[in-house]
Amino acid sequence: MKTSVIVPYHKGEAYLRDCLNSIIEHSSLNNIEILLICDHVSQDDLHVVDEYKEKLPLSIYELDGKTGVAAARNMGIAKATGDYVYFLDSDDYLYGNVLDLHLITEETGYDIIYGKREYTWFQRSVYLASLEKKSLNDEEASEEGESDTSEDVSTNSDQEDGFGEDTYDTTEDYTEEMTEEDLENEIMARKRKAYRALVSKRKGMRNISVLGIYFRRKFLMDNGILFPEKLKYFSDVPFLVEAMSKAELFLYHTDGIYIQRKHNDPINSPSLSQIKDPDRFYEFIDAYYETVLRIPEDMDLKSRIAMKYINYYVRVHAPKLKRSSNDAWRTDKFELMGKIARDINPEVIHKLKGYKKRIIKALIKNNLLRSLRIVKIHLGYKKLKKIVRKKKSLAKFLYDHIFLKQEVMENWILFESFFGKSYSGSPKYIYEYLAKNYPGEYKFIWVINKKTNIPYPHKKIKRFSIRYYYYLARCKYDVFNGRQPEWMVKREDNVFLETWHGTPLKKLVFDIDDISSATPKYKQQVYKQSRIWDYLIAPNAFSSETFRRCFMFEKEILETGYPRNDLLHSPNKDEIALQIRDRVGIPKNKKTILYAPTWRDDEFYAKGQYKFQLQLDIGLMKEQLGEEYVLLLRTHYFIADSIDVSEYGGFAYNVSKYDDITELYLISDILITDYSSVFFDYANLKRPMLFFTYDLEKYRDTLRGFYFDIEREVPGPLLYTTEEVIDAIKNIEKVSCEFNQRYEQFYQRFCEWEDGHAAEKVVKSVFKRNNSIA
Ligand code: C2G
Repeated sequence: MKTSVIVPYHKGEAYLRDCLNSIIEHSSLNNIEILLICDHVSQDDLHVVDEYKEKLPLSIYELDGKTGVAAARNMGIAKATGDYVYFLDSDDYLYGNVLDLHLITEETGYDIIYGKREYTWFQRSVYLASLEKKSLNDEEASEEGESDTSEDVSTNSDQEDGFGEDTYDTTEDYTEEMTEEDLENEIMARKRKAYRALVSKRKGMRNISVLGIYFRRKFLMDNGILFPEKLKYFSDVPFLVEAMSKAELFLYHTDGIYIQRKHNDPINSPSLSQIKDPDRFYEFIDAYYETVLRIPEDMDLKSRIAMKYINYYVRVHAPKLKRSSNDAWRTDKFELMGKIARDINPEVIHKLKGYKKRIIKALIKNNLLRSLRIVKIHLGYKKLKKIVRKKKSLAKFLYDHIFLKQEVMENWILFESFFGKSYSGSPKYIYEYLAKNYPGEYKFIWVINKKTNIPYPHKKIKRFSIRYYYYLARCKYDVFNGRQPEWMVKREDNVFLETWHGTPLKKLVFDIDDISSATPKYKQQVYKQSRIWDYLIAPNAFSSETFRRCFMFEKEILETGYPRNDLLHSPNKDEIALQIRDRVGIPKNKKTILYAPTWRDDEFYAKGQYKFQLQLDIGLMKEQLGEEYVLLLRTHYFIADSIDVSEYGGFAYNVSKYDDITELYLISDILITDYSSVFFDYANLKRPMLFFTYDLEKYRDTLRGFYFDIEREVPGPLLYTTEEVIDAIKNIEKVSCEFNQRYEQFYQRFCEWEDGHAAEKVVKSVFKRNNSIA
């Protein structure tokens, strides 16, 4: 038995590598052939393939005069010589020994062998690592008798209605003892099961896919089943549906898992389903006719397809009918949907209930006004229910319908730092400069979630309160150091000043290949959010260049240095430091070490709630350093864990809730950090730094990747154990001497623009141009 693996390839070198590597690691290369069908691949991208020619039974074909995945797969079918064909996309990869599955079917001649599809956002190494971690967690949890409650973000399985508990157990062949009648029943039952699994009524059309399915090649050839090449997005549908209708013998295999990879960068490399194409709708309609034409007698499959169009109309089209007063949705698209609805078997319509039935009936009667009325009442009722139940929905409703319609206030400024978690960061320093120098000229509003004092008597509001929505709609100016909510609407008069919150060490947005964190839609979200920013502040030339690229930012970058670092260059900084020491409660005779690590993308409880496990042995540090030093412990603002240091009283202080880390820099004699941007800011003080990088390899290679070579460029030693940290602190002068030259270079590169006047420069650029400041 031999399988022909058909891989259409258009672009995406890194994806293809993952794909081909996954085949190499497969155990039974003897039983497969790989047909790589190149669809207008550039010469550069073709080079990748060369290195695999030796390692794999690979044949390469070029699609001539045609393009598209349908044409590529048809070419694959025509060239294949195996008993089965298996479609694998070049941006996906194999998991486990799925290519061995057909071996079990020796001589039985199943037409279709199918399994489950799961999806992931990650490249193969990250995905495999996440599985390993999950299985370890599961083991630990079962040892402790607990179930695993952590959120698994790596995959999501398509739990469809055909994969219920009573799913056929896999490798069972039809047995010889069966009577003819039993056999027939069994065949029919399996077929129905496959229908439910592969053409589920509840899922959308995009869910119909040939991926992960074995098709017996002779069965396809004998029945002339091919992909419709005129369809770009939905060509799987007619192909699979026709094959299912004509196939007799089905087998479901529990090990036949297909990992479908979602693209996390739909802006630069969208998958077919992510492409925004105004013609997609029309193709969706064509796909209906192409599909039902291929299965004239199969009422079950026909009604399944019909349900998909009904669901689409109800869930997607009808709401658009209401929202877009314009054009197509209410005219030709409405007509086209109506034509399909009238083609659907009346029995299917008859079985519908409630809103669904009413709206489809109005559609069948081609009654646009009635359809609009039904959908308005339905959506209005749904919204009302939500508003009554949730304060956030009420606020959003007011934002959309009232606040956004009110005038933008010329002199109102909204400030938010670290999502309202603290009064800090560059927004704080810009605010203080404005409030001090232009009192009475502006109305200032601070977003702060806790009871924090601000130095002037200005307004404070909580994030996501109704006031938040109100001010976000009406303030002319917004000054944020992180990302604003995704729903924020950019108004014509609005000026958005994004300060950001650090020189990037860890790769950001479009510079990251894979996002191994709780939010796989990160790139798409940041892209949308950064379109709203008018100004972005850069602390140094490196950041300026990086921000431009990683955010795909096209507006003005203010090359001023960071307002939040002004304090570190203040002429009376020593005096201020004394006051801060008093506030924190540090004994007068002690020197201070600040430990400020960053967060880990892969360690979290839920979105935005990260774990942190302290690796420093504080007891040992107290014993060895307690005479001379105190230790300030400062976790990142994403960290949900609160570290209890009460047993090290007098030595360790948890300052994680202290608002402004810049003030803590000022009172620290030594900084210990890891991969946090804190060290770029701290360097302004030219004081010694140590890097406690116990998980460097994992952090650098698996989680994010860095912009520069941390081992050679940071201005201090990389340390891996508490003993090494203690030793470095005991010999801090020697360590400083050793790193003197590197520190100087680092300072030149990253702190050169900082002169204590960044806030002033920013204010003069942003507010002068847009208002009265001269
Ligand atoms: N920070 C803090 N306490 C820590 C770590 C960080 O208060 N223990 C603050 C600092 O102001 C720091 C900022 O949060 O500059 C960003 O922290 P990073 O550790 O660099 O992490 P991240 O939030 O991922 O930002 O361009 C910067 C990057 O986006 C990184």
